[in-house]
Amino acid sequence: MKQFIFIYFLLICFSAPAQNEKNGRVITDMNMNWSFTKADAANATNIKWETINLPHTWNIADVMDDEPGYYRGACWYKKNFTVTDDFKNKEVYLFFEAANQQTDIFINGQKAGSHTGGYTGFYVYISPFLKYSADNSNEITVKVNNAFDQNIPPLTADFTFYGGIYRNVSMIAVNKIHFACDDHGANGIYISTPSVTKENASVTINGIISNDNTSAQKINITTTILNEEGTVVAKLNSQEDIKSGMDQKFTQELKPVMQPHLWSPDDPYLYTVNTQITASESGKELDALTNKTGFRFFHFDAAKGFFLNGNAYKLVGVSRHQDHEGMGNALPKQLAADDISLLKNMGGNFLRVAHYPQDQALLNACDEMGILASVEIPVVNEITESDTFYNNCRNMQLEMIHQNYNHPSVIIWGYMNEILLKPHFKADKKRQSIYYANIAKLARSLDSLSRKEDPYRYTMMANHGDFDPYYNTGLINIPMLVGWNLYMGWYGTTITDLPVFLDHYHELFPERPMMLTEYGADADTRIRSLQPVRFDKSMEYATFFHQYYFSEMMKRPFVAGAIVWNLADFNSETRQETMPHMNNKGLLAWNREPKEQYYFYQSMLSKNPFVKITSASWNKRVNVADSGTGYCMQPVKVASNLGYIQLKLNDKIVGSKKVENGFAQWTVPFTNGLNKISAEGSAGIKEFNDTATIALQIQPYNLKDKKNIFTGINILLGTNRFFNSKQGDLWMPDKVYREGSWGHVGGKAFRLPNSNRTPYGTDKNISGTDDDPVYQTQQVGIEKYRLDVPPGNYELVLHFAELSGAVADDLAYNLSTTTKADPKTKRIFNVYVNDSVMLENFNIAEQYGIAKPVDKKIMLQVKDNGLEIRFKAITGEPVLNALQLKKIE
Ligand code: GCB
Repeated sequence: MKQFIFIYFLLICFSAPAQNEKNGRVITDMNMNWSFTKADAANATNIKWETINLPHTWNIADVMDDEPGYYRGACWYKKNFTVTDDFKNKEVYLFFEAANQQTDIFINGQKAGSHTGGYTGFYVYISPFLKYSADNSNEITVKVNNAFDQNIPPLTADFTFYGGIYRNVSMIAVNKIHFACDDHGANGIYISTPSVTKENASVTINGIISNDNTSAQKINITTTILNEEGTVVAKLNSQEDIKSGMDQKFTQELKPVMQPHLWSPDDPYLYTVNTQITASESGKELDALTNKTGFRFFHFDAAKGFFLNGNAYKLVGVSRHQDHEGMGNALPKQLAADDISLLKNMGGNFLRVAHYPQDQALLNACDEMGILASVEIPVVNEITESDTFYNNCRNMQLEMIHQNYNHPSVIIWGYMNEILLKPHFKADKKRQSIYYANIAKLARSLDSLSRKEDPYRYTMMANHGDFDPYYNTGLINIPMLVGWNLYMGWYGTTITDLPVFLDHYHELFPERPMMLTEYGADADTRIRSLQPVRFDKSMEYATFFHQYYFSEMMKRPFVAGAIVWNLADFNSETRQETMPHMNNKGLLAWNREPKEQYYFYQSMLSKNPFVKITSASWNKRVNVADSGTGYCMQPVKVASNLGYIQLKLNDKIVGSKKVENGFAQWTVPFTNGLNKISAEGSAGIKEFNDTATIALQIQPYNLKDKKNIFTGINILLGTNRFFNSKQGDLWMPDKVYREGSWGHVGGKAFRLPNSNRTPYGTDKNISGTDDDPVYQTQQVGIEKYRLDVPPGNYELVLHFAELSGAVADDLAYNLSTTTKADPKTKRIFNVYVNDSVMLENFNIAEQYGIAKPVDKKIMLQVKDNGLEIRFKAITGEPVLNALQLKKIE
């Protein structure tokens, strides 16, 4: 008998589909074994299907290639599945957590439903289409289309609109009487806490119950609230008579919970809310749902900022895009929770879920870890003045609010981001004013809809830093909370314009609460600078930028919060710059590796003691030093929230320094080779430390020095940047030639004409290479390049790219600067190396095209006079972008 039970048990285990029956619901995981085709199967012949699992996107690879654009069109998915006979007595739905962006669902060839919008969940009712035949086989086919549609927001935005069923899908079979599955993709229960104080918390449950029976039924609805210890703190039982075929709303006002344990970032205490439907006569359970809630009260004060549970609270956090290196937007849920752990560990207390609703796992993690949040719909940059567009926006707002209503972490609903960034009808002011009026009309409609659906939270719009249009159109007066996305010192030239803007706004609108909803600077993890400047993409400039913004907003209580753009680097296919297709404003890299700026915030915000040598991420360096000294002075930065840090270099104490503005910093003598650093601090009797090893390759200034064995050099012209390539090449910035050393003679650094966007170089994608920074800067009008290297055999590679006539499309986000015409420069020149001709009538643009990498290599023998490269103009000015010289033994 025992053996029989065991075999029976095994049979159950191995034959059971991935489904889970609980509380009258059968939930089946539908993520595995789909067939997918990147074609519109309805129109194509000879279709090739591949097997995939969900979540899935078809754009992982093409958003990173050098071909502009990515596949935006229809693709199909299909899958066979079975249903059991007892589903005949149930109502069966498919639940898509998201698919981008237009989705049509067919069951056994018949259309079962469709959904518009790529960022919210939706249910599809499939009972009428199911087959209960002998083989019990059903087929689901799904058409997903991410093509541009002028009626579906977002129309344009600085992120990639990855297509696909990129979140989970499940099949949910419920009893004939059940919580509604057709209320904007929500679960049919809405928990409100209309009044919360330290003494008591009121709870209202609103819900919708569907009766798909043919007769009316009397039911009991029981709501029970339990604390984390499992003790019931409130309970209510009410009766309803539900007519057949009806979706019936109900409301339950529970007795206040006394002395509620309040929810806050420091103490994210959650209560469990169980709501159950039972048949009044038999007492049989028909459906049940479990949600979490938290008790907190909050308000925004226009002068003093944000208050939570009666205490002033500066909101500091990040925005988050949902994509990840190697996965696009199709992520396992765990990665959403991991992002919140990273934010929490940094000491942040706020998340702007931008620019669209994301996986429920994200807000679940916010609830559990204590992160306050705003969520918004993807109405970005511009609108379409059509009823369909308006209705889609309203529907997205409803879906967002209904689906995320129960998260205690959410305090704000947003609905427009930088909506005046791409104003239509620039040449027709009269028509433009109608367009603006239509934007204001839509904003008012979304605002009042949000307040009606949820009177307990704030509404918000995030504006870009061009104050006047928002003022003139009256948009500032619509939401309860005004967000400003400010980039002075990044796109705008002068960083000190930030405090001026903030104070000006507050003076004009002293009664309207505000947040700094975005600020950030790109940091390409491969780029460093000892002379950082705006837009150079260096780690060093980005850290300076964040230090400045953080201190300015902390000085101003009326700035309720500051939200860094962005938690992590994210894909934006149309972007070019040093790392094409990426927006590098993340505090974390795309793979979530923290950058120095992350540790800056950790120093300023976290209460958990830590020490981190942030310079360790620049762990392979090259720099110039005087041959005689044998060392080279190098910056070492240590982020910490401790008072003082002691630094050791190669086990010798360098000294102790106070942590200021997030860092203790030194300039210390590194020797050639490995340099061991350790940093130590203490909090009370506890010690905290970090260690790192940094490899330095000293490039002696004097190339002929006998003590120095010259092996090679990689030089970038027209820039102050250091660049570490993926292949391990360490590039350093050029200098003016001096006797005995190396450097250029004549010319000046290339700058984009008519643009103050970049201090030097171009931000055009150099297609055909991943080492864009090698080609994006250059010395224009160069006469010579000299390297006084010792005699021997050498390999010389000259790197060129024609940068003129290579205007990158204007960055829409570039607020104060526009790049106008960049006429193609005609240039033809000869290059001589130690008097032999290396390149003759060299015309980069004509022979290779614009912004294409061109590498010219020669092997040569150098005698006593070193190496001299001469440039002779035939037409226009000669250029050189980069140079590599290697000694061959
Ligand atoms: C903004 C936009 C955001 C962009 C960001 C940037 O103002 O709201 O979507 O990604 O600037 O990095 O330019």
